[in-house]
Amino acid sequence: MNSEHQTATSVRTTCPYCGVGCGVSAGPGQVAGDQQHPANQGRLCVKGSALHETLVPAGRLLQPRLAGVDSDWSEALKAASGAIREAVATHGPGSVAFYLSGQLLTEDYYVANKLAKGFVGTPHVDTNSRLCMSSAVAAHKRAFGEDCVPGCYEDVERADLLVLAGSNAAWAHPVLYQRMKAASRQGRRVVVIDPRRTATAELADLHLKLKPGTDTILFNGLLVWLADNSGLDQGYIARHCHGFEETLEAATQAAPSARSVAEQCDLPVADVETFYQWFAQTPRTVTGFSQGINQASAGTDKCNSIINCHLATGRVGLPGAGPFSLTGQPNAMGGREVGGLANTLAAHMDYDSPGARTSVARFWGTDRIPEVPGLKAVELFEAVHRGEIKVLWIMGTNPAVSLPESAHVREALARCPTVIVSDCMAETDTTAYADILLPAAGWGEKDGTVTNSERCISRQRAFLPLPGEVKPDWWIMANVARELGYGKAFDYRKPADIFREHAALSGIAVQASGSRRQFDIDCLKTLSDFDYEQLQPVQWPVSLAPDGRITGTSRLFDQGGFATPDGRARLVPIHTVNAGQQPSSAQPLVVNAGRIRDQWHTMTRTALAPRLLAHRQEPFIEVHPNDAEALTLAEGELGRLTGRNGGEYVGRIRVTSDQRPGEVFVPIHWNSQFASKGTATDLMMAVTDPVSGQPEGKHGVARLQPVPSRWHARVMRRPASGWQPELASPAGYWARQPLSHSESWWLAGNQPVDWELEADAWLGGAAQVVMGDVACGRFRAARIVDGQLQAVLLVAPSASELPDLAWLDQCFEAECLSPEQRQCLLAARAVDGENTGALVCSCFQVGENQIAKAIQAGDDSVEALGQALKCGTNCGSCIPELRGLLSNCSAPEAAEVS
Ligand SMILES: Nc1nc2c(c(=O)[nH]1)N[C@H]1C(S)=C(S)[C@@H](COP(=O)(O)OP(=O)(O)OC[C@H]3O[C@@H](n4cnc5c(=O)[nH]c(N)nc54)[C@H](O)[C@@H]3O)O[C@H]1N2
Ligand SMILES: Nc1nc2c(c(=O)[nH]1)N[C@H]1C(S)=C(S)[C@@H](COP(=O)(O)OP(=O)(O)OC[C@H]3O[C@@H](n4cnc5c(=O)[nH]c(N)nc54)[C@H](O)[C@@H]3O)O[C@H]1N2
Ligand code: SF4
Ligand SMILES: [Mo]
Repeated sequence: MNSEHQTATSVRTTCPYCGVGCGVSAGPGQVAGDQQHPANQGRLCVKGSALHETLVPAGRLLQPRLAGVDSDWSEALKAASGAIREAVATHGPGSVAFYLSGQLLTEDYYVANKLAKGFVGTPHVDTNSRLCMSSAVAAHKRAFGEDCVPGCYEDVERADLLVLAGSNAAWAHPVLYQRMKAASRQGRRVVVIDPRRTATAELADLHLKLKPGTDTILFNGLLVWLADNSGLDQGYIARHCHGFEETLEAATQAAPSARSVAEQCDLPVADVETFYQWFAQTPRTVTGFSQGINQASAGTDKCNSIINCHLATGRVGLPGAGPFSLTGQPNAMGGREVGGLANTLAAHMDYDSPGARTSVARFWGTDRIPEVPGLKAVELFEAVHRGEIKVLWIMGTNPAVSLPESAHVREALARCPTVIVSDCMAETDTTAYADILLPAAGWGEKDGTVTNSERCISRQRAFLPLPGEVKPDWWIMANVARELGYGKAFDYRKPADIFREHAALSGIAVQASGSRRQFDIDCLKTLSDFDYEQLQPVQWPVSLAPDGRITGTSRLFDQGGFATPDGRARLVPIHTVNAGQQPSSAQPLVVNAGRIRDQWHTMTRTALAPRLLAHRQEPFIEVHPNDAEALTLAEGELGRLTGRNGGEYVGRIRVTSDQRPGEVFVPIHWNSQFASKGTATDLMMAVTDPVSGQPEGKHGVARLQPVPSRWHARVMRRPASGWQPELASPAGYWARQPLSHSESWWLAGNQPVDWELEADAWLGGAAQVVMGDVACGRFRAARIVDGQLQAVLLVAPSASELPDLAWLDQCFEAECLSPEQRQCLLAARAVDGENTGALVCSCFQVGENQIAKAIQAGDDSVEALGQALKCGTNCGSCIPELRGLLSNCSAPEAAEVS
């Protein structure tokens, strides 16, 4: 069908990465921001604008595989349904579990939840949202009676005070950050609360670099300050809230004064007071919060301590005012709507919501719904490890990387009798354990809806054919359901059929709650196929205007009306301070973990676009200069972190005073596919929040040591050459970096290697060009067949001596090397003699050295650099780094003057 959303060349769809949920106009080989989408109005960040570069055949799973052998759908569906049927018959429905993802479409998610809870009859359905949003979900339910984000994106622009707590929006929600930035104006203030100085702190008028885990103290103290300084909205409290007195009392005990807060949070008292004054003075305040708040053993309390302050000031659901949970995944919200979490049933109903089980059972036409909630992610994998789960179906998530104590998780997967994995990629750390591996459709191939951080439902539309035997997730599950004999309940022809059913169930949930529930899209249950195809982004609750137009709702609760029995919100007393695991003499450092600008989670997709791996090329460890000095670690060397249970992480040292002393930061992205020991979760203990069950993914402890390395090397080979670092001599460390025309590895080792002897093994055949000063530990070899470059090996005594390799990658493109290229290979430097340095601007491929040169030449502002080199002029994500370079590289005389 050709409609206004689909031309011959492009469709209007939604970005599959973060929860901002940007509209994308996409077609084969090209993407652009959708000017009409309310979330981004045409903008895209660097990940979004590289989407088409990730739609490549490399690594795709194209066929079902049984026990590692290619198979077909008929066999695979039989195998999956057979395993489920047998487990249910022998061990009961509770022996089957589903582990889902906030990256599934709502339609996929709905079918998974219905199949598992309604027909297989198991309560054990949880999702990676447990690791992501479950503390925010639990806090919303405690405060508002329902899991609702009261505000919308426009509020972050209209706020006069924008507080960002535990959020690195500049890198994790880049387009929303751009909107925050563009809304800068006289008098608008930004406070960033984060133990690290991040790219987001660039926007801050005040950065509270607090001790990790102490956020509840800061916000308890704020409540006390508001009470002491006439900062409360007594009218709102009286009309719409419950529990204020107890909450204030608990806060007063925990955080009696700004001085006490400053001590406990390790902050200057003046900064605490400034924050409190600004908050008290500014009715239009938005507090955005993300994983620095949620991923903690007091995550739910942290969220509620923030919401408490907003309720007590009546700043909820007003233009420019409200607490704002920034959702991580593209459809974390949709998953919550269908009830994908273990402790929810369906459509924002819990197992114990009055009438819920009966209404859902009637609606689905089943009598198999379990009585009680199931196991949450960490507990679920414990049960797998104990052997209680016989069939585990994992969909759209990579738990071998993303769950804490990943070694234990891998052990659990290895033990589980039947692991079913639905994924788009053939080789991930999780698919390695699949007994039944099912090829799922990916972005661009699938159709359905997602809901972003501001409750906005948008369509994802397909614009590519399904490759190989690939099928959409809903299709796979509906067919397994058919094999199990539930065909009637899963007789879907297309996503629109599922969406209508999901919409209708939301109406049943609203009825059952006596119209207290906000999640209501009932009126969409009658959408025609054509209307579903045309559906415009719309924020729930959704209603129909008298003229039949679909109307959304931007803000909730400004007039109270909470989803509690008395309609009042709850302030939640926060008594205890649970700051997470504390360092000890054995593990003296605190480990913080989070995201980098250009990678998405476990890298299965973003690492397919070489330019997204150019900004940070290897796993790294950010360390404060004091700690680096004490441990004799220098920038660019390798360091090893060892966690409490012996888990290890090896990465490149980055020395930076952005860190607090005693604390290190590691990225969450690398895993066994990309590095020898780069899995951050290996360091993390499975400690969870007692209310939400969310693991404290931001609070590990570890010991840091240098990794002695006699040699550092880089190997480059033609793509898909099948080489593995294990095939060569003992390397203590490796990290893989796909480039545009080659595949490359960073390597290091302490064992002496006779390079002359070993080169052929590393290069996959006879080395024709060899340059070496073996005594000094420098060696270069290349393998050239019929004039074409096959492989390169570069060895140096320190990593900093290894040349920048962008130009070398170009040599792999050539059918036949030119004489100049051969010369350069020998000299290991670029044809034009320019080493562009580490990539800063991914959009225009501008490196650090180029920028430094331009600064030396007089380009002394971000704008001037943009004019000279174009850097920072597309998505703007690199502007904080440009500013950093500007302040570091400024000419010496200028530094003297200032
Ligand atoms: N580029 C990129 N963007 C992404 C993703 C991605 O993988 N890559 N993933 C998406 C997903 S699923 C999510 S959930 C979001 C996450 O988005 P964010 O939560 O913004 O990102 P993180 O880097 O995980 O963590 C944010 C910050 O929390 C800080 N922090 C750690 N401990 C504490 C603490 O005790 N208190 C406070 N106040 N702060 C603390 C960290 O220093 C870090 O800077 O990002 C989404 N966007
Ligand atoms: N220590 C620590 N741990 C963390 C975090 C942290 O900050 N610190 N963050 C946590 C958070 S917030 C999150 S959200 C998780 C993320 O962790 P994961 O969800 O495990 O990471 P992803 O790489 O997004 O995994 C998605 C998988 O689904 C596949 N896939 C993509 N699209 C589809 C599809 O349409 N269908 C199917 N079937 N498969 C698909 C991808 O190839 C990939 O294998 O990590 C969590 N773990
Ligand atoms: S901000 Fe998020 S949704 Fe928007 S383009 Fe970037 S990754 Fe995609
Ligand atoms: Mo997340």
